[in-house]
Amino acid sequence: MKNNHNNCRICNKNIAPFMSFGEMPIANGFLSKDQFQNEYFFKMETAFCDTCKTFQLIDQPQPTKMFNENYPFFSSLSKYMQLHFEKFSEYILDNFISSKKDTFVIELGSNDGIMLKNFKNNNIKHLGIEPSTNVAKIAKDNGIETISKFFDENLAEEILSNYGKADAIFSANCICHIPNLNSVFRGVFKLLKDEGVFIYEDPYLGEMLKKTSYDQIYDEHVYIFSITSVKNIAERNGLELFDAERQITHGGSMRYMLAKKGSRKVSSNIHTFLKEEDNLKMNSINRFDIFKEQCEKSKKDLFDLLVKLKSQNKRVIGYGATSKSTTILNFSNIDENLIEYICDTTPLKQNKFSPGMHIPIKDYNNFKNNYPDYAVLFAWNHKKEIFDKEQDYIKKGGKWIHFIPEVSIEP
Ligand code: DWN
Repeated sequence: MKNNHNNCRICNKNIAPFMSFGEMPIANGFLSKDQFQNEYFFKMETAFCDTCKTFQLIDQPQPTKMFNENYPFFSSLSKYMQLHFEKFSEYILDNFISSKKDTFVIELGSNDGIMLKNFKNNNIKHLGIEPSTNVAKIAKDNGIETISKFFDENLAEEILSNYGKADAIFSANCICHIPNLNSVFRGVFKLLKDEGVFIYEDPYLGEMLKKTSYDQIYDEHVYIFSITSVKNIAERNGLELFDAERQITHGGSMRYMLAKKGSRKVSSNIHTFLKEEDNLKMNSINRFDIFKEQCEKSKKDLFDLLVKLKSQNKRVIGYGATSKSTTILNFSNIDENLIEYICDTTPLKQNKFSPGMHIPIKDYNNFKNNYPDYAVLFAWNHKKEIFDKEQDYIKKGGKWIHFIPEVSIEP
């Protein structure tokens, strides 16, 4: 979905890309050999709007190309994320829901129901919106009320007439996927009770810049938000950012808390974050020129290391066929020649090939039963969970290759 004349998706001002990552496939488009020929690619360019300060993709594939009946990401596969969503639910219940009776909550991008099951178990009226029908089916099968559609202002009106207004609308790792964000915010405004809250988490721009974690940029992530940008987007649509809190999930995220303008006291945290973002020059295009150089260095360092290990006849595999790895592999031109295979616990990804570079994706047991010399930690955001269970690999001399915040080997 290309934007008209490179205009900002939020404020419609003219924007220019500061970087191109080249031709990119669908990040979660794991495919079989017979699909190689017709694989879809788009030009992945990033821009920073100098007016509303929103980091965004210039072009994004049609949403249905990314989110459909074959979506291979199931949130519940990570034990750590299960815990996170339990805590996130408790946080909302404790802070924003006064009485469980007569309460109605909505989740945007509810995936397999990992978050909403905590509300269902509390007998709270709930609704999940999840356009990827296969993951939505898991939630529905578990008794979680779910609509398989893309959320926008029109769907908000439909929900309003069928369910009424919501006390809380929340979301995790979804708002940054939706191109028509003004429509989403307007829809949220319409659906929220006057005292209601809109709370969402997404990867944070400040963390991405700090760690050079450019793998956060891929087709699904049409935005990487900052406090400044969310404040601006909210203001355009009658909402107000009243608080925010850092999260360690997905490599460094931010929880944004919004409400109807003037309905809640704005926390001093917002002022502190805004000041910090200014001090870090996050609102200046020059910072993104530096980021570009850092991405190019990271790409070269990883490629050179893998070429060196190959020349030493070392066995290197990838750990975790993340969406993020699609950017790393395609941008750095890393194929089966340098990485033998990628192991992943998701059945839907196994026995397929990675998008674009076509590295085989294998069952986790391939790793467990025949340790390689090196494993590239593509699922670096799950490092703790993975390291806890892979002590034996390290004891037997296995090494990890990291590329965040810079290319390194451990131990
Ligand atoms: O926003 C998004 C985030 C939340 O999730 C989506 N756009 C898509 C997805 O991004 P991702 O694929 O980069 O997410 P993860 O959570 O980093 O993916 C981890 C992958 O690694 C999964 O395919 C599961 C796999 N894995 C594994 O094989 N062994 C994960 C763990 C923890 C493991 O032990």
